[in-house]
Amino acid sequence: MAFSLPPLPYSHNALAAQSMCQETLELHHDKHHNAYVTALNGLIESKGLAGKSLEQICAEAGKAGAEGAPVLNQAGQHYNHILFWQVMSPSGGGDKLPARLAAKIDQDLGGLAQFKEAFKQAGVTQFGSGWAWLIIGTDGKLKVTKTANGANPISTGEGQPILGADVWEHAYYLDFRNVRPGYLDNFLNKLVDWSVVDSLLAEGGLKSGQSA
Ligand code: MN3
Repeated sequence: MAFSLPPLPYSHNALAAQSMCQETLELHHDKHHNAYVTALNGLIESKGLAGKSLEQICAEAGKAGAEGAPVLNQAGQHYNHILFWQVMSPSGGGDKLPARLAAKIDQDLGGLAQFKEAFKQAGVTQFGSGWAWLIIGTDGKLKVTKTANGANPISTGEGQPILGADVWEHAYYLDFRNVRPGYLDNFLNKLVDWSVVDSLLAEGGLKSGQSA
């Protein structure tokens, strides 16, 4: 087997009215994400990845530290982008969350407004490239966290991500130039499909279905 680039779950211009333009999605999905998939497939043989799931590879590469970085850079980014495309939709946005997700956010994070502020801060304060996350922590509680470059909460052992925002400049520069806080506000208020996040909560995180 090999890793593959899943198609976007919507057309390339589907999010344009929500400030993620067609050119952003063409470059980000078709070029950037595809490059991670190609590079990861190129490592399967030399790094002994055959037969392993994408999640297993992320966890093992994370545990390996600096030695695992070349694999984690590609495997983490493949996993991270699969999640990223799924948690946005043309009908996303708004503050009406499914009841199960809303109750969990209230209980573990002090409510939707506090969650959004914490998530935005995680993204804004991630120096350089990386990701902001909402995860199911190892204790079963929701938690907001951030990671650098291609890492993710599976590779750090923190838990299972159910929402992720890409804060690499390639994610927002065409639409928001240098204004990362504006991109994150827009992501949280206009783009997130809360029904998908709720499903991922019920499923215990994203199962990518991808393996080497
Ligand atoms: Mn990206």
